[in-house]
Amino acid sequence: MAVIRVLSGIQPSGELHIGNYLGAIQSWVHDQHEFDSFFTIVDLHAITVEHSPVELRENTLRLAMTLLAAGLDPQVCTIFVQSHVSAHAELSWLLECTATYGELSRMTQFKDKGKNDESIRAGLFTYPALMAADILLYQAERVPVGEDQRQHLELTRDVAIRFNAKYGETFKVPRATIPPLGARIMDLARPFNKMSKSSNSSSGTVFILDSADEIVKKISRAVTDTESTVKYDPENRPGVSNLIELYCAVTRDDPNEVASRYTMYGQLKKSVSDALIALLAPLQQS
Ligand code: ATP
Ligand code: LTN
Repeated sequence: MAVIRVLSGIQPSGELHIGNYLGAIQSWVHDQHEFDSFFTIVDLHAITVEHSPVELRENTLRLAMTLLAAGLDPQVCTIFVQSHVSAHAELSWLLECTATYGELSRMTQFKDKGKNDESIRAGLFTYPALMAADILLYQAERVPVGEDQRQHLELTRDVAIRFNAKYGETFKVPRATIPPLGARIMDLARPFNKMSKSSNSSSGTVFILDSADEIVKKISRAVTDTESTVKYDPENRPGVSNLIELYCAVTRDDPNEVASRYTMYGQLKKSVSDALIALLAPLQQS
């Protein structure tokens, strides 16, 4: 039977948070036992925005240690630093010459991070071509990522198909594997924004190395709303829905059923903190 190849990447742009864990890393830890898996720390992606070279080096090592603590096992999967393999940058150029300006302009991550700002780096714009190179270079078929990467995966597929048509069958066409729950965890203080490593919102971000006390404090201060019922409605009630989603991503319960169990936000928040503390304890001890 043909072996299925998995590849995914993460930027060394700060401490890992619970969104990274539930949206991506948890799937990586699972996939490494099922598929031929490659995971890369994408330092070349992290230099597309303002950064300190010294911190980048430290963050790269720290992220590698955290990934090991989270359960990636170098005996069963390959973990590597993107810039150590020069073929990523080489293939990226070929793919920049395959993707179009229009396609890259439509990427929402680019629009959010810097469109219309003259001082942003050109690499922030061409970033999705480098991401496509990361994936296509390894002939990966499955790419476990959070929801925010769906559009980049669609572009990767389009570019692979176009390249194959022009130059001959070269690349496997990959697909994103996105978990049904926990694929877009929101910031606890600003529930309309995605929880993010580089957001400067430490009160809204649960880091995976946060102590139990810090987790309790952050969850208890999480923004909800003034409604008197607990309901799972991500569009209209993002704060409370995010808490329910956090809980369900850990327990695998159904969000609507969980909502029906609670009448008060305080009780729900206690369950969420308990679930997160129990999830993170083994990882923090290792
Ligand atoms: P940055 O803010 O520095 O861009 P990030 O926190 O968005 O970082 P990435 O390194 O870009 O993290 O992403 C690593 C993986 O984590 C990706 O698969 C991404 O989709 C996933 N991910 C990131 N943030 C979240 C989130 N809030 N919820 C679920 N998954 C997420
Ligand atoms: N763009 C992704 C990180 C990333 C990636 C990849 C994910 C770079 N290369 C290859 C999956 C596969 C992000 O910002 N989260």
